Amino acid sequence: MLRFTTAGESHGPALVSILEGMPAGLALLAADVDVDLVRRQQGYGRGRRMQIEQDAVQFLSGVRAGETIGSPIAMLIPNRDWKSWTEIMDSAPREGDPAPRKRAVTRPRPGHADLSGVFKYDRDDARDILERASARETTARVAAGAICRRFLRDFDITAGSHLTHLGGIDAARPADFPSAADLNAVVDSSPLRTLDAAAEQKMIERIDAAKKEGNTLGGIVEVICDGLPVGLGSHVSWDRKLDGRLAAAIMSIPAVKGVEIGIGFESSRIPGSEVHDEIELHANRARTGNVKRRTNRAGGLEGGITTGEQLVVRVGMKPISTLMRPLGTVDFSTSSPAAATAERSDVTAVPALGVIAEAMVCFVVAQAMLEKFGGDSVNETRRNHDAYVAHIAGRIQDRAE
Ligand code: EPS
Repeated sequence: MLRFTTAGESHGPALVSILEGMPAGLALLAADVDVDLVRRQQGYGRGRRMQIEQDAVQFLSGVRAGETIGSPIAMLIPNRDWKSWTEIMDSAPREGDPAPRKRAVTRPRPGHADLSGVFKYDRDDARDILERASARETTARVAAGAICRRFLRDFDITAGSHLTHLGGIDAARPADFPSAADLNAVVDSSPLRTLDAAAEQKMIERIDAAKKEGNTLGGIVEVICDGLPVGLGSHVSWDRKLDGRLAAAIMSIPAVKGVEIGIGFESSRIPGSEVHDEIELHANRARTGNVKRRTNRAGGLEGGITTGEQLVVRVGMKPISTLMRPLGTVDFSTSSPAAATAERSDVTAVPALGVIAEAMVCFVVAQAMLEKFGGDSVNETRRNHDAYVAHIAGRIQDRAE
């Protein structure tokens, strides 16, 4: 079972990511991970923290001489900002210090985990909650996802993302929409990771205006994944359906409020003839069993199983809950009405969301690949994968002949 866990507070010494279950023999360099960490740090609308951090991993285990060895892969990502927070975030009690909890947060931000977390964990300082609820944690997810992406690349499976909406402005879909393999190369150089330059200019103006107002903005990204074989996931039980597993993984990203697969909610409004994707024979398409969907409104999944068509996942993010012009709240240390805490923050992080959502999709897809094909070494996974693809490719041709 492929699984990962993360640890680390936003202003603690470091973030930690442990990925377990990756087969041995995968070529892997720290640079394969770092490239995605850098991508996550980009995007117009981020705050000053992203200039402080230069995220990069140190492998602590699981990788030797540029190859995975089958053991858990532990990664350390130091927080450069830690040096300014040592007193505040020290794990040891501060002897003789009259205010052991410096910069305590007692005015919880509406929309953040602050207040519910304080009640649940019985804390006096919401920093004990917000340090972990911070989107900084997504760095460690992206590290685990980058290794999954590297694994998928050996099977010609690629993932990419782009921003389709920001703060009330839609990006138009270009006629020559790139493949998943090319998408990131096109959008990563643009400030908001979108394919519509005219809309992007308006979005930038909207971000500048929101910043001036002390406000924040949400948006939508679309993740696509090409090269999947038919048959990942399963219809047989609720918790094996790949659409459900993708939705859970994506909804777990901080500030995400909605997930759609394919045309998603739109399919509820139109008749079946305009929703379901007709099937036709298609020679030399082994991965999909030599058939093709004429359209892909299902977004690559039917019955919780991959069809082999492009996987399409759309993700909606709410505006960040730290507003520089704060919303009303209560101060739980004085039991009085107050304005919420306003710490340094981002105006928007939707461009980064694309990179994080790619990481979660790569993880879920890699997990489904290993469930289907197994393998303690990548070579074993490949043998099983290739035998399966050869078998399904033979089926429809055999009958047609
Ligand atoms: C965040 C607040 C800001 C963001 C941070 C998430 O950080 P700080 O409190 O240090 O100014 O920049 O995002 C990251 C650090 C990151 O790596 O994405 C928050 O409160 O959630």
